[in-house]
Amino acid sequence: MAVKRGITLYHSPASRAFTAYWMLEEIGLPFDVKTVDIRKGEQKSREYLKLNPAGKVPTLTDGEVVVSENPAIALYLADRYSYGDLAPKIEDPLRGPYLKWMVYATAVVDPVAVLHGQNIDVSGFQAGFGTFDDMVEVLSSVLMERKYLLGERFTAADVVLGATVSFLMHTKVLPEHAALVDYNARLTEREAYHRAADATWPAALFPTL
Ligand SMILES: N[C@@H](CCC(=O)N[C@@H](CS)C(=O)NCC(=O)O)C(=O)O
Repeated sequence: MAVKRGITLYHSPASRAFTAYWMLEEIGLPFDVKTVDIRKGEQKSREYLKLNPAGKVPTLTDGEVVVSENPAIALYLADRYSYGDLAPKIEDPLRGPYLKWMVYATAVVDPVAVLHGQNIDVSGFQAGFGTFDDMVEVLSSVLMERKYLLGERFTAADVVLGATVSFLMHTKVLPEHAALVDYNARLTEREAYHRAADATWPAALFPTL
């Protein structure tokens, strides 16, 4: 049986799909883009829900493979197309922190920042993601000593966590801590970041997210 090939990203402008778009730009392979406009409710269409029952963007397909959730998309792409470069190899000791930061991005940074942005305080002891202040301390202390999350080396973890940090710096949810400001500046210098931003963040839509 013939195996279908070709990468397609289902995205919406001005959304978390920026992360997957940036990841694809870092990988540098050709990909198709299908717009699922979340502001028109297209993410809840019956056809799209077959790909992603959560009704959220992004979703990536690569031939028969269907992946959603930004860290999973980045892990998939890096392992498949940039193993040993954007993804540390399994035997590399940096593989541990690499996986940790991937998970930390959407298990901790994203939810705790959303709650903080809405002035909702939850018990850091009960919530799996802890407190906003602890998250800021964790990120700023590691980035104070390093260029990227794993040191001198840029990896897919910087795309996933970095996209969130960058958005939260832009919306001023994260404080202007020097380590975070400098990290964000390093990320936004990257050509792949710019290509993804130009393609997915129409200025007029940005303030509405
Ligand atoms: N945990 C998901 C989050 C994706 C997400 O929240 N996407 C938002 C756009 S920023 C969405 O699709 N919202 C539309 C909806 O929930 O109806 C990931 O990391 O990919």
